[in-house]
Amino acid sequence: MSVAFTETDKLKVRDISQASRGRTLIDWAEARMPVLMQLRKEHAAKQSLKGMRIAGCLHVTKETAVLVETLRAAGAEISWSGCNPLSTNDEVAAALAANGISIYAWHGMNVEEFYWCIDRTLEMKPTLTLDDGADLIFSVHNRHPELATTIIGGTEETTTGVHRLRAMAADGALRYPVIAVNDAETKWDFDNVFGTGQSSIDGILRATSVLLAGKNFVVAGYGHCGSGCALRAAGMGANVICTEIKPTAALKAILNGHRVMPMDEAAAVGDVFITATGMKDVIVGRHFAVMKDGAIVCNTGHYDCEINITDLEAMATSKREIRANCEEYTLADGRRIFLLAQGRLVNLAAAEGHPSEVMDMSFANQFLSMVRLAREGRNLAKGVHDIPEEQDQHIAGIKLQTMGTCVDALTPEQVAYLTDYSSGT
Ligand code: 9W4
Repeated sequence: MSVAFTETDKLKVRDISQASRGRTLIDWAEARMPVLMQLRKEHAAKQSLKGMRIAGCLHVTKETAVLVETLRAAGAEISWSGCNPLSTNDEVAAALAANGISIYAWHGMNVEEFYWCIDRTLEMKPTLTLDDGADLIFSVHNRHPELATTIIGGTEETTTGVHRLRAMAADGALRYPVIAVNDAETKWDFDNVFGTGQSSIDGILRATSVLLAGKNFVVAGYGHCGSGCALRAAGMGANVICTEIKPTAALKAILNGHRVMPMDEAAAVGDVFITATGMKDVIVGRHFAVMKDGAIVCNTGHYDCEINITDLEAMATSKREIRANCEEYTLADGRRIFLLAQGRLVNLAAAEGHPSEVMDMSFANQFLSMVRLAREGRNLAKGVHDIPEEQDQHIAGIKLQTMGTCVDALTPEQVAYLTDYSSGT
């Protein structure tokens, strides 16, 4: 591979000549992100972010590019880095760079380069930080504490990042207000159920091209991600079996028409297995020992330890790659087990993560949180803040409107009825 980087005093990307391909991808995403595009129009006119300097550390994808260009259209100056070396799309990074955005990101960078990129973005002395995983906020606090005095506030995209920041705030160590974008209903509910649900099935199909109809499809964990996978697999004609440890979740699975059984039983009847629990050792040696010949196993949970690959490796007599993200393990008795994406997140490694339509709402939350911080961040206390309920309803409302769907509104009489306690029931 060529390693001809494009580097100036305000950017470093793999190869800026890839910009036109990246722009095509961004155009495609824009057409599927109507909420952000509407917010872009509104806030470009108002210049809501004028005077703001935003440092961002977030996956450099076509969807993120739509967010970045929306922030800039609203008047902000931007400096960006990627938050995971494997998620950076070099073509998209090139397109942003060619459009005059300061960006430091390339696919496959190492840890040292990762922090170098973050440090470069902080040279602009940001007034706002935008994070996925909180690395930018940690960099400010640990390596550039002097910047914290002029930063008005920040946002955080992920569950893990929000957890860490809450711990930091509890210790009194967080030096500015941070909005937990992850906790917005229009973010996590749609990401997990509809984003992970569809993209996990997409990953399985890209890696295997199997027919799902008629297959026994085992979903480990009936949380939001698991229920999304179950819903979509059932929609394609699979017989869904769920495994759970939590009685209420298991009951929901049953009432949604799925079967529930322990993994020790499901292991023997499943054709396709997907783990979505966030826990380690969900599928281990004794499960592989009873699986059918040809069973397909993959993970869409938070960690890559849900499937015990060490056990599988130990039981296998041979292993070969069948196609991208699909490896065949042959066991001593001749049975074959197919492991997808090496047990990593199948929706990211074998597919493309959440569809743009889903990212539209997550990133609308990012955008509106930046606008809120610019407006009232100076009055917000240090610590982690939730997204207001009205913002969720506002975003869902715009999404519905762009889909041509209308909802009812209560009449004044109905509103009065809601709060009336004088006339009994
Ligand atoms: N992507 C990712 C991470 C690891 C990884 C080795 C080859 C998350 C959210 C969004 O984490 C992300 N490892 C890979 S590919 C890969 C991709 N390997 C491992 O074998 C492949 C990631 C948010 N998002 C969407 O979901 C859609 N647009 C977005 O911005 C993106 C990427």
